Amino acid sequence: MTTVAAEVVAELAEYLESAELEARDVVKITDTYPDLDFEDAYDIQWEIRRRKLERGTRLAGLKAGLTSRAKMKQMGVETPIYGFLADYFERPEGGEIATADLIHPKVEAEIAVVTKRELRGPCHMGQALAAIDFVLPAVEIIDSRYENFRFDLVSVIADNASSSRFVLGGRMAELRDVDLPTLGVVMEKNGEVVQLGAGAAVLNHPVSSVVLLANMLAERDAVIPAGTLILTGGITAAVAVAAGDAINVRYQGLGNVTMRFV
Ligand code: OOG
Ligand code: MG
Repeated sequence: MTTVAAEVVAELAEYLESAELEARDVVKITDTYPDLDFEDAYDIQWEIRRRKLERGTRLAGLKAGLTSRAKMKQMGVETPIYGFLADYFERPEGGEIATADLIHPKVEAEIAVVTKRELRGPCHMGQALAAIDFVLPAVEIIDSRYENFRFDLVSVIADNASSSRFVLGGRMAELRDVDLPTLGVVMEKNGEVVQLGAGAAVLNHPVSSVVLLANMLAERDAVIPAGTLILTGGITAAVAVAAGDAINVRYQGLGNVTMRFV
């Protein structure tokens, strides 16, 4: 059940979105409104999305977050969540990412998929697998708007699951040609290996995130449209980056995704 008035949802959406646009950290919304529930939190996230679309921003895709043990442990939050990706979040592979526009960015190695048909929850793994057009490697740059990157579930959901930037690798694969659970990833920062993992870290199979996403969206009567890019969630813990850092993530059979923070 929603616990707060529409004006509070609008106020908190404005509070969080301006923090994002001005790269400013802010106090957690639950410090001020301790009674907010998940539904309120998604109302705020959807209001941020509505504000952006109204301004001409386009939706680039969706993401699932907190889908691996490593991520849950790192953030102290145990429930998977979702968020949206705006067009201006994308940065080219091999390019530079300006840290002046960000608060305290961290990078995550992820497996992304693009769908070829609408997926409506409740759905099962077979329907999700059948809805996938292709797979591609991705790095998400998350940037919580909250002080010290500390939050609770309600606060992070409202803050669009810390979404900030993403980079897609150019090598796509057919689902049948890759074994996603055993697909290995190696993250290097400034030439040193900092994280290692495999796709199974994400709910045993990264496509489980797609099922979960469809099912969570169904609660709001929303679907995953055909042609949607979906980031399935960080495989390993996220790694903090600052100006001067170079990130290279190697994906088994899918090439590298690199970027430099400036
Ligand atoms: C929330 C977003 C998590 C992922 O891939 O697990 C996420 C956060 O950790 O700030 O994007
Ligand atoms: Mg992520």
